[in-house]
Amino acid sequence: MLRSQISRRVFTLAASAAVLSLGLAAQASAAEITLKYAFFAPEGTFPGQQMLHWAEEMKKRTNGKVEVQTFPGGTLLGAREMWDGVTMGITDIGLSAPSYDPGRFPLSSGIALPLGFPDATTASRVLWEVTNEFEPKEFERFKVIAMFTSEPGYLMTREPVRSEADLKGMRVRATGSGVPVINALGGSAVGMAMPEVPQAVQTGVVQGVMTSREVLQDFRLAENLKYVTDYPMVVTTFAAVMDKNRYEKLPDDVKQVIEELGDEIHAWTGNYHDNKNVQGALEWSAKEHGLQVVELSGEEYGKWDKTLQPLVDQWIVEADKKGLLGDKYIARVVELRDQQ
Ligand code: DTR
Repeated sequence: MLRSQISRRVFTLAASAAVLSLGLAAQASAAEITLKYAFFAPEGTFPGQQMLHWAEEMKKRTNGKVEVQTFPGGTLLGAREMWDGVTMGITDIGLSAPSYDPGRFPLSSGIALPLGFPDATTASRVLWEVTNEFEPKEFERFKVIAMFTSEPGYLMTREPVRSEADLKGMRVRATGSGVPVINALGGSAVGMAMPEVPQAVQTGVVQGVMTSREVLQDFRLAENLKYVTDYPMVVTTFAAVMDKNRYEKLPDDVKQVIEELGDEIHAWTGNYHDNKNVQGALEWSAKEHGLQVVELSGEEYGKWDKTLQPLVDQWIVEADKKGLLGDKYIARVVELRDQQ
C-alpha cells in the first residue's frame, strides 16, 4: 500500500474512531480524566502514529476513564518548548527529541552516538532499558511514559557517495549528533529543521541529507535525492514525558496502564517505523523515483567506522568529566544492543 493510501486510511480510521467516541460519550458518562498530549511534528509521521496508538490504547485499557486529546504538528508546543511546556502545565504529556538538545539531556544523548545500531527496534529497546537502569538525572522532574528512537540516519544524496573522497566538502543537512559525524567524514554539515529541508534540497542549498529514510517519501526528498549510502549513522531519540507531580496525582489503576504501555510502546513504534514506515518509503522511492542503494566496499566501511570511533571516545571522556558515568553507560548500551 502506498504511503498516501496508508495516511488516508489512518485518517479515516481516526475520523471514524472520533465519531464513535462522540457517540459513546453521548450515551455513557464522559471520561473522568482528560490528558493533553502534544507533539511538534505531524500526526502522519511515525512518532505521531505512536502518539495516536498510545491514546487509543489508554482509552481502551482504562475502559474510557481516560480520554487523550492529541495536539500534533506543533499546534500546542514546538520541539524545544516541549520540556518547559510540560513543567508549566501547558500540556499534560509532551513528546519531543532529547537528542536535539544534548546539553539538557547529556547522558541519554549517548545513544545518539555512532554506535552501529541496526534499526529503530533495537535502539528503542536499548534506550528504554538503559533509561530504567540508569535513571538519568536529566529526567528527574519528569515521569517518562514512552521512549523510542528513529532508525539510524543514512546519507541520502544527489550524487552517489561511495567514499570519504566523494563526501569531501559536500553540504549535507544534519542535526544534533549527526553534525560531527558528517564533518568527521569530510562533509560540511548544515543544520536546519526538517520542514525547511525540501526547499533546501530543491534549490541546491544542500546536496544531501542525513536522517532516517522515511523522509524520502514523507517529505518527497526522493524527487531529488536518488542515492542512499548503506551505512547506518546516528539515531534520534524521542521521549514522551509528564510532570512528575501531575503523574503522581493520577489514580493507581491509570498509573498502572501507563507503566504497562511504557514497557510495550518502544517495540510497537520500532516495528512500525522499521517495517512499515521506512520499508514503504524505500519501496516507493525505488519505484517512483529510481532510488539506488550505494554499497560501501568492506575497506571503506571499516575506514568510516575508524573515523567515527573517536566521537564516541571523546563523548565518554566529556561525560565522565561531568560525573555522568559515560563509560558505564556506553558499555551497557553496547551490551544491550547485542542482546536479542
Ligand atoms: N527530526 C529528524 C528526526 C526525525 C526523523 N523522522 C521524524 C519524524 C518526525 C519528527 C522527527 C523526525 C531530523 O530532524 O532529522
